[in-house]
Amino acid sequence: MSEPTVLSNRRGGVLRLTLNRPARLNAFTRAMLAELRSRLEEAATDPSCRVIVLTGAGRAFSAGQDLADLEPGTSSKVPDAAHLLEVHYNPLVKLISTMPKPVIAAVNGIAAGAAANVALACDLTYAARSASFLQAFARIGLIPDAGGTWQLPRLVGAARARGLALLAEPLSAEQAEAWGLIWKVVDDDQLEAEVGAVSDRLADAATYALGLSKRALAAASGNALATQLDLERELQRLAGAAPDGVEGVNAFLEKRAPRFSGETA
Ligand code: LHQ
Repeated sequence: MSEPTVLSNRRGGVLRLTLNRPARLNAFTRAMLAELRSRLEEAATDPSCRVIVLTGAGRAFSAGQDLADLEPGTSSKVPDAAHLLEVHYNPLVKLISTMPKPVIAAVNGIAAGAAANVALACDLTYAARSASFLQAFARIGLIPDAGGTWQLPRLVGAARARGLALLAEPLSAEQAEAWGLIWKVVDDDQLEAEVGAVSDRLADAATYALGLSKRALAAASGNALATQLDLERELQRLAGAAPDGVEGVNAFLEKRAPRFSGETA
């Protein structure tokens, strides 16, 4: 039996998915992308799964698309980028962005190409101090994909987005944090503990409301203020009527810690 391309480990409400092709710096093959998506789709509809952690085995998070993984029967010597985006990367990025529960990236080493942008699609991106982010695309004559051209200007502004895309130089984890590209950089030997603690905390949180928060934030950049205010009202109506909305307010009034179930309305 060959090693699974994605390791799946469940601890309480936390699902940890580990990209597992360390000898190829966890570069994405089509089989790996399909496996990752299938694990994420299961997690999306499993109410007992409250948070997902995505990380890499070995010294890298992932080197992006495996440039040697060709479609069988093709005469081309390079992967068909548009096809891969259509069939694998675009659905993957949409799945993470619309996941009704938090997705955390634990970037343990370099995240290059599409993998950098998959990490940025996650809700909280933690990175080891020795990790880096590389929009490698220009080096091989391609453009940032997997949502990169959408995420980068929003996260770091137009000037820095252009520099990252056109120069294709690695950005250190510390610089990524300073620019607001990621949530937090932590010492290498603390990454697992820090992500473990935050994922345990989120596994006990009001999951349904967190999913609604994601929805509202994602909609904001395309909405006028008045539209966004209407959306907030509607989503708050749902959150407030859900078991955790009632429990949260009751617990506050009763001066006790809330016990959230994560249930939908
Ligand atoms: C790899 C890869 C890799 C195969 C390291 N593929 N083997 C979407 C749709 C369709 C088509 C194209 O792309 C996309 C989106 C994308 O993701 S495009 C961007 C693809 N990624 C890259 O261009 C990055 C390529 N990798 C690198 O530049 C370097 O490996 C980095 C800077 C990530 C790390 O450098 P080093 O630490 O020096 O490691 P290394 O280069 O020695 O890599 C270790 C091995 O992994 C090596 O194999 P070898 O047999 O020599 O030990 C590499 O060939 C292999 N590897 N990335 N993407």
